[in-house]
Amino acid sequence: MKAPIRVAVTGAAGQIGYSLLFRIASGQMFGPEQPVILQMIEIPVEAALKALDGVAMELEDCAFPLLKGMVLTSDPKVGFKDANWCLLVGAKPRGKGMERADLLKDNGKIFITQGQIIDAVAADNARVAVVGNPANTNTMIAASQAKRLPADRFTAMVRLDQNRAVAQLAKKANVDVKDISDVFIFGNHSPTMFPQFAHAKITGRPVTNVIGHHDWLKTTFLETVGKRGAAIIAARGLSSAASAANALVDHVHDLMTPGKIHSVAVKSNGMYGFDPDVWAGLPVKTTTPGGYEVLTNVPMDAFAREKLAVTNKELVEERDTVKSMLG
Ligand code: NAX
Repeated sequence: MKAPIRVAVTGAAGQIGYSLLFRIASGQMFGPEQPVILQMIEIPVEAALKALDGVAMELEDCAFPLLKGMVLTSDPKVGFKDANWCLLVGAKPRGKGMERADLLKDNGKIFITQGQIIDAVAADNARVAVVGNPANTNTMIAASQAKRLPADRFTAMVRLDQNRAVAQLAKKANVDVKDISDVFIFGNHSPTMFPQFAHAKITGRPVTNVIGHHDWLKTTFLETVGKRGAAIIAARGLSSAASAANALVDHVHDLMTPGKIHSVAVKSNGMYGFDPDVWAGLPVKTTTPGGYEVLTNVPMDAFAREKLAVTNKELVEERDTVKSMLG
């Protein structure tokens, strides 16, 4: 049996946490041979900590053979201690009438502190995946605080958008989801993100040949994927949680599996014309467990370049809003 790895999860008593923790403890994130210790972090509020106790009781009741320990805490210094993966799910939700800029600033404060603490106390091989919104900019803020951990260890999740794009293409073409490949998410995790479909394949054939209806790809498809989160809130009265947790399982699993090609928001370093210092959804190939390289060969036509410019502009504006929070 391998030595357990430590997985810190913020927002552990929230909606996504309630789906996510069980998937990690069952082995779906790190594989059936890898034991885990869950370090669950919540805010220091009685209701949240009480709910966290309940989640821990249920985890215990699952008798997961891979779950070797649990830490329940409201102190991030305890929660991130020696963590190999830090999954930053917890964030303040956008309240009624709240401006996006206020959300950026409020959540930015959380990610300044968490970035500093992770850099100080997490394991040397620590990697960070951010889900809490605005995820790309929160990742940039956390990474900017780190002096020990390099920027490429900080990633944000755009995998839910990729999975949504795959599902919509499969439904339209009436094929299995496993027949869809090479659809990648570029830019911000927001309605401006761009699911590049032009070079996607359906059973190895260009999507544009299989789905002859190009207007559908440029309009309905992009809108459906971009506004899926809002559609789920409208239907369920709550934001996506199980599918978000599932996407994070995919995000981390694929980053730990060499050879996987998938969408991850990473520091752009100027790829595809993004500002070099923003975190943008990009196609990556996992090279070593936790290591990746950005694929630079996805061709972009004029339509795609226009979409990339829009999402890049939003990322740059977000960065300008939180300028004072960057370390
Ligand atoms: P919930 O409100 O159900 O849960 C969030 C939990 O985080 C709460 O229990 C809260 O007490 C805790 N929390 C808040 N601040 C914290 C802090 N500083 N330290 C530790 N815990 C903290 O939200 P949930 O539905 O679970 O969503 C969590 C985040 O994911 C939100 O920011 C949401 O916008 C974001 N999402 C991101 C997605 C993505 O694709 N990147 C998709 C799903 C989701 O909307």
